[in-house]
Amino acid sequence: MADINKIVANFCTEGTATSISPCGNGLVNHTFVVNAKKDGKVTRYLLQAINKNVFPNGPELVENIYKITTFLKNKTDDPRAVITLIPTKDGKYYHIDGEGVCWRMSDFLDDVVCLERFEHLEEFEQCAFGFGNFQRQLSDFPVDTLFETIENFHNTPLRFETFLKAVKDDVLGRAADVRNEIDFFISEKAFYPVLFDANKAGKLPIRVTHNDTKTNNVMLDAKTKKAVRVIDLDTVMPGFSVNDFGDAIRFGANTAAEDERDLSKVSLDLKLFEVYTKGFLKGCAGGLTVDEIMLLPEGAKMMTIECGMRFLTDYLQGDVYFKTTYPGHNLDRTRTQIELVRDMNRKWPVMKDIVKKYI
Ligand code: GN1
Ligand code: MG
Repeated sequence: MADINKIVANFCTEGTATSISPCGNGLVNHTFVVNAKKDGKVTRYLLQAINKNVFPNGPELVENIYKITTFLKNKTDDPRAVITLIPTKDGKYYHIDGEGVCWRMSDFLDDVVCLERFEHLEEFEQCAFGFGNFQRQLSDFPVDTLFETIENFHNTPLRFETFLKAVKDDVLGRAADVRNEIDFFISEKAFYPVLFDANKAGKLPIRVTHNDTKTNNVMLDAKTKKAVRVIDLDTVMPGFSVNDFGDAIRFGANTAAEDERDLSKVSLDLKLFEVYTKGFLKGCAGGLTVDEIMLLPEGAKMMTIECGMRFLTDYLQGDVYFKTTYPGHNLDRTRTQIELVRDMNRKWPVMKDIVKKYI
């Protein structure tokens, strides 16, 4: 990797960097915390290398984030509420290194936490409120001005086609050992177009959505545990609100981690599902239609099954997309997602009843 000190020197930091350390646990980009010092005062920054395999158009992606954060800053007086991009010395908001990797820098917030598991229901509700509020604040954002950073990102029918092709190509000869998992995704085939069908039927509008609503993408105040800011704006694009709801349920309302190997620990926590529904709709402040609310369970199942399919596709293709830490990591992730979908199928009528209460 590039000399990170040299990368940092391109950005307008307060003082010069004294230490740089890796941080975060995203599956795509590389993130670092930079400490810079001037006259004894230390200022911290977040530095990220954008994964060009996933996001080939770094400058356009950063341009999107610039537009979104500028728009959001006009809706709040709280400087902590929105990411601040740090400019480079040549007046841009990104730096391309010698290997063609695009880097960006932003402010670092102290006294916040990003949670993956929840001790208190209120914390999960705050994540939901944060994402709902984000959805509401962007409801009048000019959608056409956004660059599509990953085309067809949550186009599940197309993801299914890609998956079937990976099964057919079977470049590493791994398909024979994961036949049950493959068959599971094929057995759910009829489900994949339901959101696009609802859209065509006028029941599900296109909105500006976040598209990567893992609960650790909301920063909570470390003391009050109130939502402070939404982060990871790489995939803010036109999409369906129910998918933003759904990805958070997939990740945060699972009783186990995304890569848990003991599948008996995996299930949908209905209490968390309800609390998230409540918080999300409160954040959206009446912005969603009745049809959209009724489709929230579909969003939860869609994001879980799609993510499982993406993990298995990556496993079949040789683990080239998601960061993995051991062989078979993507397969373990696939299995948790399948288990979670199975549990959602069992709990489906209850999920539907829960969202109905919040109309
Ligand atoms: C990736 O890197 P991270 O954690 O922000 C992925 C999401 C997946 C998630 C699964 C751009 O997100 O779509 O849901 O991993 N992001 C991209 O943990 O593909
Ligand atoms: Mg992300």
